[in-house]
Amino acid sequence: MIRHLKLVLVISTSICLLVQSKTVNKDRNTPRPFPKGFLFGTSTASYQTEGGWNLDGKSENIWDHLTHTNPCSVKDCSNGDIANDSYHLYKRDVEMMRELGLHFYRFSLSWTRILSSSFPNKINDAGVQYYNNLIDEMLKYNIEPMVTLYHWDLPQQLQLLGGWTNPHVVDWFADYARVAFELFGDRVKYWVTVNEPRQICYQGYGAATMAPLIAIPGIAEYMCAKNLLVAHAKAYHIYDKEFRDKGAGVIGISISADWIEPETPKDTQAAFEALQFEWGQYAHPIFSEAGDFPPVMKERIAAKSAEQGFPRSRLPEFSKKEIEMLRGSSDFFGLNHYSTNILYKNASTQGIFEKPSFYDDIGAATYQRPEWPTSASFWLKSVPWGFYKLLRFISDEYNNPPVIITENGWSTLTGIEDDGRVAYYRDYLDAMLDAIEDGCEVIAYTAWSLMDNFEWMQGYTERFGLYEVDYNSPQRTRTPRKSAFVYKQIIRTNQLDYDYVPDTNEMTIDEGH
Ligand SMILES: *[C@@H]1O[C@H](CO)[C@@H](O)[C@H](O)[C@H]1NC(C)=O
Ligand SMILES: CC(=O)N[C@H]1CO[C@H](CO)[C@@H](O)[C@@H]1O
Repeated sequence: MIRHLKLVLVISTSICLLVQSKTVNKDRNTPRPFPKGFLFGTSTASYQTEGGWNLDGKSENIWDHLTHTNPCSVKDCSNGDIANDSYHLYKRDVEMMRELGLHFYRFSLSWTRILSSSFPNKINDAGVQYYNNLIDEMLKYNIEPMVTLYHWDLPQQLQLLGGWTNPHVVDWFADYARVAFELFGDRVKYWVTVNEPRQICYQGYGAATMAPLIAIPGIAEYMCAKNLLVAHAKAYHIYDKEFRDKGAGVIGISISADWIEPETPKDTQAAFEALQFEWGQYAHPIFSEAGDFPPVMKERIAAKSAEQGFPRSRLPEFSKKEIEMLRGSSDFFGLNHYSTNILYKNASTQGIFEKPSFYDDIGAATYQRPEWPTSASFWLKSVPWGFYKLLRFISDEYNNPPVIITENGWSTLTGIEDDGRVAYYRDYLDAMLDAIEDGCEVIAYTAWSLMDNFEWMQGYTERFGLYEVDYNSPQRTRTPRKSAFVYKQIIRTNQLDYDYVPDTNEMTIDEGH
């Protein structure tokens, strides 16, 4: 798979032409090819799959702490203590990757499995061994590891010190990143620094809907955002200067971005502004020409802070040096995308939100259309044209960066006849191909998820896997769903065929992979 790496590094020269949105009337009877060399993978995260929460020297992280001290803050009062036991069953996981014919597999490292004290004074060999085993098993079969350094499981010790709101987190994260690059950088060519800053900062520190369940709205999420971005940039530059092996490896950030569609043309400006708040706050400092937080955020939050009696803006400022450090600090735009919202702003959206808060700062409201196909997650409806518009927006707004779709997927309840998931993947890949045809530089696609896993506050109630996991069996038996067969066919043929009906009797490993 090394041959594909060059693709990522080529500075994009194609121009994403501004044309009107595609009509949805397309001929779906002819299979549609993906670009030559296009990469397909699947994704998981450490806390959601590994289990082994306290084995072999691993110490407590914020999700261990939350689920042990406040178990029923999670919908089914479950936790990731065992999850699907990938800590023991990694060989079966790699077998599934081979069955699907994946080019790469994205997983995350557990900080406290590698550094029990949170700091690099002592490295936990057993934890390192687990990741070496997994990586080596994948490489044996030509499956490239894509490693996320941070997928939400901060050491609990660091949380006691304020976690992402403490500016020292920049050094803590950079030290941990350097250890990971030293340990695995010889074999790992794809790195993701941080997964989904919005969920970490807004949900973790502003809205209290994710660990560490802190609700200091309108303040803490912005402190987190600044520190997280600087930490990301510092890790990027460490890799760039000390580890990038003759240009072979790439490193970037994964940003979660929904599309925001204005309800009427008069909401267009408001939708643009909301998008700058929702995820532009993380993308603009890195991918825009000017750098820094989006101007609309700086102005709006400064003005509101003054009105509200704060002596300075609730949005911390970057120094000149930090702005420079952040600009361009990602080799690709890692995009996690799931759904779309409709936005409106009028008299009824003013003054309805808690003050101060992120949504009061935005000052608009969103909803989803009831007729859109619905998953098992309340926030996730299928709106493929939103994916197309989002990819076009990223291309136009940030000078057509190489994009890796680092997550995209659909939830169901249990059951292996997952036609809703099959439809979602086909429609979203079709929309992605529309964007690629327009010149958007999308180079890889990652399905979330390889298998069912611990879905954070939803526990095991919402299933995202191509493979179903039986949490009642000691072996955590994994069974391919219909979508696994469809995804396998897409990868094998490198084309999207709406007419393909899989024979779901037997999943095999194809020769030559
Ligand atoms: C604002 O827009 C929403 C959504 O279209 C509508 O339901 C509501 O009546 C409007 N309110 C005002 C005061 O215009
Ligand atoms: C292989 C292995 O370690 N399996 C474990 C999976 O989880 C069950 C349920 O807790 C354990 O009993 C098994 O030992």
